[in-house]
Formats: sequence, C-alpha cells, structure tokens
Amino acid sequence: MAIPLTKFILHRLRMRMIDPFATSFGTMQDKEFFVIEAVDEDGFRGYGESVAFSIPWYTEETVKTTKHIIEDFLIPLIREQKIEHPDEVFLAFERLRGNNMAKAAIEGAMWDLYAKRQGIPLAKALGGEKETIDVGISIGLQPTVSDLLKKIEGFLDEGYKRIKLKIKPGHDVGLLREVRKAFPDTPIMADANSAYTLEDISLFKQLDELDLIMIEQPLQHNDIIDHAKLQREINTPICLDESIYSLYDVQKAIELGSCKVMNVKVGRVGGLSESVRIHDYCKEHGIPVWCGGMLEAGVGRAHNIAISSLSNFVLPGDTAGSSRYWEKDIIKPEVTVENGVIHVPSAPGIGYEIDESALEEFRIEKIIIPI
Ligand code: OSB
Ligand code: MG
Repeated sequence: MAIPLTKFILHRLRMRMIDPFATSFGTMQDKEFFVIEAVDEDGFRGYGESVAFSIPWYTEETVKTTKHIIEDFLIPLIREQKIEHPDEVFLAFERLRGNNMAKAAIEGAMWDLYAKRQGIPLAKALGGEKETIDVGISIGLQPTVSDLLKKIEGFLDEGYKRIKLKIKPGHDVGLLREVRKAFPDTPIMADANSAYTLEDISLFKQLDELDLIMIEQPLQHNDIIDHAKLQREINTPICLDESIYSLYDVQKAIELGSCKVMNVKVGRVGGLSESVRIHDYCKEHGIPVWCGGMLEAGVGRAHNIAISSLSNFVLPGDTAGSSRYWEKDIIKPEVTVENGVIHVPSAPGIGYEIDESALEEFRIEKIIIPI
C-alpha cells in the first residue's frame, strides 16, 4: 500500500554548538539546518535532518540550496509518485543530479515514517543487527597542544573508544607525536579534510610511525587517483570521506586501491538506501566502514545510530552523544554514551521523540507543503 502522505513540514532551525568546531576548511559554531517532517493521513510523523552547512566548504550544498531543491524539485517528484517503500524515494530522485543532502533529508523522513507505520525500529527496517554501537569522538583543531591533550583526556574519561583529530598543514606530525606520547595505547586517527597534496608524501610516511588506525581524506576532495598513489606508499590505512558520493564512487575507489576503510555519511551519499548498498558492497569486499558525522542535532544523530547497527559498521563512528554538541537537543531522550557505546533504540522509527518545545525554541522558519 502506498504511504498516504498529506504534507511535508520544513523546520528551519538555528542552534549554537557548545564549542566552536574547527577544521582545515573553517570553523563552525552556529548551525542552521532543516528538520523535515513527513505527515500521513493516519497521523504518523517521520523526521529527517538535512546536514548541509550554511557555507559550501565541505560539499557544494548549502542550507539555501537544500530549500530550493526540496521545494522546487524533490517534493514535486514525491507528489507524482505512489511511494510504498523508502527505497523508491532514491529511485524517484535519481534523475536529478547531485544535491545528495537535500535528497537524503526527504528520504530520511520517509524511512522514519515507513518504519513507524510498520511498527518497527528504523535500525531493523534497514537490516541492522547490533543492539549497541561503538562510538568515537571527532575533536576540532585546538588553540594549543595542551588544550587538545586536556580535551582528549576528558573524552576518554567519558568512555569514547577512539579519538579523531583534525589536522592541517603546520598542525600535523608534531601535534600527533605529542598526542601519541601522551596516549600510547589509545586508538587515534587523523582527518585532514583534503588539506594536502601528493607533494606532502614524506609527511605521510612520518605518520606511519605513529600507529594511527587510519588517516581520513588526506588529499583533494574529489580525488581517488592520488589517494591510490598515496595508499601504495604508506602503511596507515586511508579512509575516504569527501570523495565518496555514491556506491559507484565506492566501487571505483576500492578497485583503484584508493582506501582501505570507508566513512559512510548518509547525507553525502544521498540517503539511507544508498548507505545500505555501500555497506553491503564494502562488506563483500572486506572493507570496514564507520559512520561519519556532520555535527547533527538529534534527528540526524538518530538516523546515524540506526545505520550504524548494520554488521559491517565495525569501527567506532563519529556519532557522539548529544551533550558533546548541544546545551539542549531536539529529541527526548537525548543521545547518551555509556562506556563508549550507544544503545540502539527499540521503539518504532528513529526511536526518539521530538522535543516539540525545543523544536519551537530553535525554529526560525516553518514551511508547510501539502502533498
Ligand atoms: O570531515 O568528518 C568530517 C564535521 C563537519 C564536517 C566534516 C567533518 C566533521 C567531523 C565531525 O569530523 C563529526 C561529528 O562529530 O559530527
Ligand atoms: Mg572527514
């Protein structure tokens, strides 16, 4: 039976993160984004979160392009179709190029709605098997090394299972050496967000001595050729983030040997259906995957938790608890991390309630689009 949609509600929110988050491409603190609500005739409500930032420095999408694409193209496509299963949403959107984060926001709301109508957790609807997921933490660039060491210590005390550090030219080998010295046994990785080129190969060879579990996206954001060249020269596994937009990209990267680990971000690859396919393909090819983060609020975080319950998400993700980012989150209960794990919720759909008063508090625009 087709899902009897009546409307979409676009909630544009503005939330301030507790701490600014600094990467090689820029610093974020105020986050603007859309929560998408899909409502049906039976009173079920599905939620998705758009992970596009206000500035196109991670991918080309922005909060404004998301709105344009959703209003002018994606919802009209949904209106034309009878959607029985959320996999059909990806197919309906396939003839529009790019704009994966906008597509994933709508598709995510449809997945939540579908799972709620079925009365099953989203994790189960996706084929997830794990009851708990392991969590790591991504720490932005810090003003000083001693600030960084203090942050790491605090997060390790909270139980996080691996530490990811942002690096950029001038803040790399020296920094990582100090961190390794202070934490000889901690699983540590570095994320360059595309800040280097093949000219820096000697730097990456030095990193080999530090026993990092991986290095994430060292080279250009749209490259898989140079990454393959680099991977042949170093022992540290390369993990791709920015370079991967689709299962097709994953297939080519694995074929070329551009990486040994895959970061799956639901928004970047156009949604949960494609994330499942990427998971399955990587599993068949012996490539471990983990779930990346986009500094999400509760709705996006809940989707990340659900996808992380699939069996080949074997490495801790960047799916930290709500309190790492927000004074107050938009879901009840908030996401909590105990002993480095999150319990995958068992209630239908995303498994967390929307905190309506928080949603209202942070909302700066509300757009209702009838179907
Ligand atoms: O490269 O994984 C990244 C945050 C914003 C943009 C890109 C990235 C990140 C993170 C933080 O590393 C992940 C998180 O805690 O949500
Ligand atoms: Mg990254």
